[in-house]
Amino acid sequence: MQIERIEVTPFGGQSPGTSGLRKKTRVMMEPHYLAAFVQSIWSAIDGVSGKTLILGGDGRYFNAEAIQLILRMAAASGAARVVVGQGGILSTPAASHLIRKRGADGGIILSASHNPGGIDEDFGIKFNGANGGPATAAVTDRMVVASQAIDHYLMLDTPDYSIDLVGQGKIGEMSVEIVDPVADYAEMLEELFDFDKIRGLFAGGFRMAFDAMHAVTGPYATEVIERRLGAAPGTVMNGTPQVDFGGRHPDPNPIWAHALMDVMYQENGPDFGAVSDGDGDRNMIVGPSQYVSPSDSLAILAANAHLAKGYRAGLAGVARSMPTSRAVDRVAAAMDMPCYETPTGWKFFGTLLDDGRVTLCGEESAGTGSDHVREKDGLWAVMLWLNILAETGKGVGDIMSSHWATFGRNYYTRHDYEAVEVDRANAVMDGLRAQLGMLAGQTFAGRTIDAADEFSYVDPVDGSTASAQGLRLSFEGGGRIVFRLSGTGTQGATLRVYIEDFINDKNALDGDVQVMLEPMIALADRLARITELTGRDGPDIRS
Ligand code: VG1
Ligand code: CO
Repeated sequence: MQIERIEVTPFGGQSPGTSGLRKKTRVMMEPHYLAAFVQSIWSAIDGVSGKTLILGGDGRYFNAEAIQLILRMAAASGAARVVVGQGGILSTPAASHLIRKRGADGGIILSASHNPGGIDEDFGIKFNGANGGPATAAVTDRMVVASQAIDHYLMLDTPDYSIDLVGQGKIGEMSVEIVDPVADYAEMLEELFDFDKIRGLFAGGFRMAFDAMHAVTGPYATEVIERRLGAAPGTVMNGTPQVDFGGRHPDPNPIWAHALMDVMYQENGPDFGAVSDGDGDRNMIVGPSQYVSPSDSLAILAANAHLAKGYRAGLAGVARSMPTSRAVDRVAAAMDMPCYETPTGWKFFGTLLDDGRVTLCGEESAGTGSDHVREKDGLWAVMLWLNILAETGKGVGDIMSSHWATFGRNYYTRHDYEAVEVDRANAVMDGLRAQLGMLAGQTFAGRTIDAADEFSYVDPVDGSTASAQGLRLSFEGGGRIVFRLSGTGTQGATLRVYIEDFINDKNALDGDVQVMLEPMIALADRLARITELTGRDGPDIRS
């Protein structure tokens, strides 16, 4: 076995976005492309010599080949041990948990999350640090610098290592351990939630549908919900992972998760529905004929988490990403706990969680999590919901109505314009940015803007900064419109418009979101000239 030194020239564009490096699969498969980026990760973390890494992915096309490449490169650069999920599978939260449980130095997760998979779709790679969380901006910046200067990478010349059976072995000097991807994670959930109570719920005839979207949560949900909690066989839909996710986007929103929506909106459907994404870190919750917006879900979980075993002592604080609705802020204020506002992406929650300032975090994009790991966690959120339902004996609809009756309702929607020409999307953002200084104090269609700015963030724990994190317009009375460009796409630009309005009129808490927000939606279009500049007559996704 010989260490080969392979000369390369920089590829350019190897810049991680909101959550790792995402590219078209064919780009990732170009000779030396992935290897050059992996070597850049090693450079960014001062090498892997003597280190222990966790390795796995969401099972999408090219996952297995990428695992072999990373094993050869870790061995060539002197890693001590790599722990791999059997078959190359680890959900993002399970990987985060394993990093923490094993005291590993970090981990690599192969996933483009909610992006579609397949040879003509997307592939992704992200590095998580020793706390189990996404690499900080300082680390990803070093990856970019290294990728721009790279001239060679190291690779051990060795045959493929079989990752199909649990067990220990070696590649050269490096130890390799293949582990069950589900077992440790399921055990952790048992510590956090009242499994007996939830088992009782199912035993009493409670019916649930969980759509795994042919992505990584299939085996996790089947083990936990059907086997350990006793839900009826078939509760988990689309539970067999496929390399192309059955040709769909494993994105938990009402459009891509329409199979679940159909089940939940039928007459006499299940009591509770949920769906996760490609790598298992997101969740969307649906009650009988009732979509729960992720921002509301975060607020409801914050208000009720103390009902579950692992959270009985209460929450230290909560955090949400800036575009997430401010429903959770109202809960935090009422419960007298701190509430932090961070830029989009889980990496910004890490310092707050590590410092013990917050227990629960969430994003409007169907991501919720807690200090049990350092990633958002789809199945964890489903379990917390189940625990709350079991404890209160209430249905999803009742919980939502009583929440709104107590706190008022932050009507909220996100409109996505996907694969817009980059120049056009930039024109929308630039046009609005140019007006920001003049908007405060102005009134449009009867709504007065009280502040307009571009969000920048100073981390209260380590003082690091992030600028240009989205344009915000806030309105008197609690309305808000936020505009930003996605950092996870691989094609053109995706413009995200986040629209929110606060209503506390007891007779207007059950309205249709798109109808209730219609005036604000029209205002967003008018102020940012979206229709005119993008040439689109409406968003691709409303969630
Ligand atoms: C999106 C979401 C963001 C989330 C990120 C990664 O980012 O908006 O909230 O953290 O995806 O989620 P962007 O930059 O496209 O808006 V995942 O589950 O795709 O890793
Ligand atoms: Co994800």
